Amino acid sequence: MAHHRTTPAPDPTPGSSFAPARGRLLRTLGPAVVGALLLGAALFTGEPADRGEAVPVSDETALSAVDAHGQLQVCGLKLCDENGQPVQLTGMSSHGLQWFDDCLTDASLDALAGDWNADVLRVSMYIQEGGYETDPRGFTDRVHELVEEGTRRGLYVIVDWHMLTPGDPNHNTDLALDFFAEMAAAHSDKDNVLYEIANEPNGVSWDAVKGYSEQVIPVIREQDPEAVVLVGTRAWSSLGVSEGSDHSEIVADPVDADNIMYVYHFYAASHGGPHFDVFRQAAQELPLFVTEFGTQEHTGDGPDDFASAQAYLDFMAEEQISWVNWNFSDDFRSGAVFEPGTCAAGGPFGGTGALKPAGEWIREQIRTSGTGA
Ligand code: IDC
Repeated sequence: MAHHRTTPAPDPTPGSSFAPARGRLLRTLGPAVVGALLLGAALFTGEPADRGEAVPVSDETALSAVDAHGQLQVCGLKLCDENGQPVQLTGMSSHGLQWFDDCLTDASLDALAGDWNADVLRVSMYIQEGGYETDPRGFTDRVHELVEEGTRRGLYVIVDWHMLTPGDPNHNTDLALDFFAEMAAAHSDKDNVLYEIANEPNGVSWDAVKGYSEQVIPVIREQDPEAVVLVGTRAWSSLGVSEGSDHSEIVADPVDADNIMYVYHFYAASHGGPHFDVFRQAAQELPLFVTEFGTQEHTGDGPDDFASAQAYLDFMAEEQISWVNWNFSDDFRSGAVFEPGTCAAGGPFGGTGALKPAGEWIREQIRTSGTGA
């Protein structure tokens, strides 16, 4: 595949706080025991009293999101952890792997987990526009690698089937069935992978999206019965609003599957007003996960509207709705967090030195929200 990273991912540095052995050990013990042990260890070793906001979560005693919460499940309208407690995940989406793979390196992912304090990485694999359909094997292998990289760092990973144009998910059903069967089989023993089966259906009825979902979900469940599945909604995952509908079509005719959430996307400078109203209403009726939002216009570019974005984030904090921001790259558009050239230069990915205004804003939001806050 074009622009594919050719060097294999090195093993984690010995002694690194992201060493896989720690995660495995902690997972076998279970979240509650581990929490108690680590709390004890932290007290015993005398953590520095001054734990200001500059202290990274890569600290040896910090629990990763996955260590703390394990296998997720949908309980009622909420995303819950393995003990049935509601949990809010916050994090970042990659840009398209066909364009910005060089922004997903050991250093950038270390920064996302350790300095940004993210809980979740969304791996955005486009299907068209030079994506998966041009090299299924290459893209599938790269997504496998990124799942491993996220796992090593204690992140939840959303595997995003980033269909966009054409907008009918049924255009890609055969490809999706192959891809998800392989993904779900390969990662069924992990408890940190979520499957997003259709990024943004558009120009199609809810019925078409539901039909597609009811073909793909059983294939995932057959391999990995526990994974939470995220279902894109009509009209660019606007719950139908951008094409004159709303969430009631889903409430009236939900996808026939358990342990799923419906996806909502918003771009704050374009989607205040009626979009926000429907989202708030839908949160009382459907399990929701925001797998993409921007502080800009729907192009992912233009001026930031931080006030509108903050209103959304405040509501999502109240409702414990998980969210992922678009996007962790150095694209020129205002919604890409890094200044152009950052990825080729190898960073810096931590701190604020290479961040655009939207990047600085969202890094702070992620650091102070979600499971690690
Ligand atoms: C945009 C990218 C842009 C790319 C375009 C290609 O920012 O670089 O050229 O896709 O289609 C979405 C989509 C997401 C869009 C994003 C911003 O899921 O792929 O990314 N957006 O337009 N939905 C609403 C906005």
